[in-house]
Amino acid sequence: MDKKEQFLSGYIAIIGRPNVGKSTLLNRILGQKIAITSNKPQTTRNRILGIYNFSGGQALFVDTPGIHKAKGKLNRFMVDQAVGACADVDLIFFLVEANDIPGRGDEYILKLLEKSAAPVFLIINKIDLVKPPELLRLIQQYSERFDFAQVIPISAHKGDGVPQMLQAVEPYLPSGPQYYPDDLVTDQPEKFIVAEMVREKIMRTTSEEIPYGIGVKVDTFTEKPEKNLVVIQATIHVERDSHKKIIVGKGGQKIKSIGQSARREIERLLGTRVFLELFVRVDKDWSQSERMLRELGYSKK
Ligand SMILES: Nc1nc2c(ncn2[C@@H]2O[C@H](COP(=O)(O)OP(=O)(O)OP(=O)(O)O)[C@@H](O)[C@H]2O)c(=O)[nH]1
Ligand SMILES: [Mg+2]
Repeated sequence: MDKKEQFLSGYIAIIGRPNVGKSTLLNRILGQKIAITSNKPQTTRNRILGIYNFSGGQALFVDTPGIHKAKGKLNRFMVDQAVGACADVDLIFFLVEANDIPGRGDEYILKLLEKSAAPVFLIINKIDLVKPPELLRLIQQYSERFDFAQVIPISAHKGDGVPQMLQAVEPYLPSGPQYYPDDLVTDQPEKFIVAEMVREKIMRTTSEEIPYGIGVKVDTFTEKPEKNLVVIQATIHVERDSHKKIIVGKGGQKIKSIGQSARREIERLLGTRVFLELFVRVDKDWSQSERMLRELGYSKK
């Protein structure tokens, strides 16, 4: 049998600096939101698998935290997740922003890629923000620096270039089994995605150090099919009393609006009505505690 007749399957790691649009791209590929996004760097903290099925194959995309100079235990976990995702994959997407010039952060990643066995696509995202001459200059700069298997400009936000990008992936996938049933989009537990949706609303509506000191955990998740309802209780862990005050807001207004927008998104995800109850708890400097990191899913098992 030649390769054309065989089922193709393989892993593709999506890596890059923070905020370049990796999670937006994963959601665009899947046509569904499973990874949270925000205009702040360091939004994603774990690897997130997205299962993309096409006629004759299955591509498994792995969204990763942005690679940055990590200080502190949580950030080191995040960067380890990203770097580790490049091992044993069939292809790597190195995502950069069209409206930025290659910097030290990108150079650091290119050095990692030099050691990697997998072919690398340079995916230039956010082309909606630049004019063609700027894009050409960037392509030239990167191509002189590294031998990319392909260079593909896209807009994850608008979708431009994404179908072409997906087609370009197929020849790089080996023949292999169908790893997941074709109605599954991710292997992340619903509880994890729900906690992430709550965290996203906080990322998007708070500033300074607050979004970085938040951890969310779903404590209970009770399905009531007879009522087409899911009852969820979740705790927002913060590092300081002052952060708790800000998250709760005057008369509880802030936490109420976080809860409302998270609930709407979770209802869309689960396809049922949702009752969401949020608690805020101060765990002083939780992001430095091994125990708390483990509890919130930020440690290697
Ligand atoms: N204009 C424009 N904005 C984009 C595009 N793709 C992503 N963005 C925006 O870029 C910001 C960062 O997007 P994310 O998908 O969260 O980026 P990320 O690389 O996953 O970030 P981290 O998880 O922090 O590493 C968000 O505000 C997105 O809306 C694009 O194609 N065009
Ligand atoms: Mg992300």
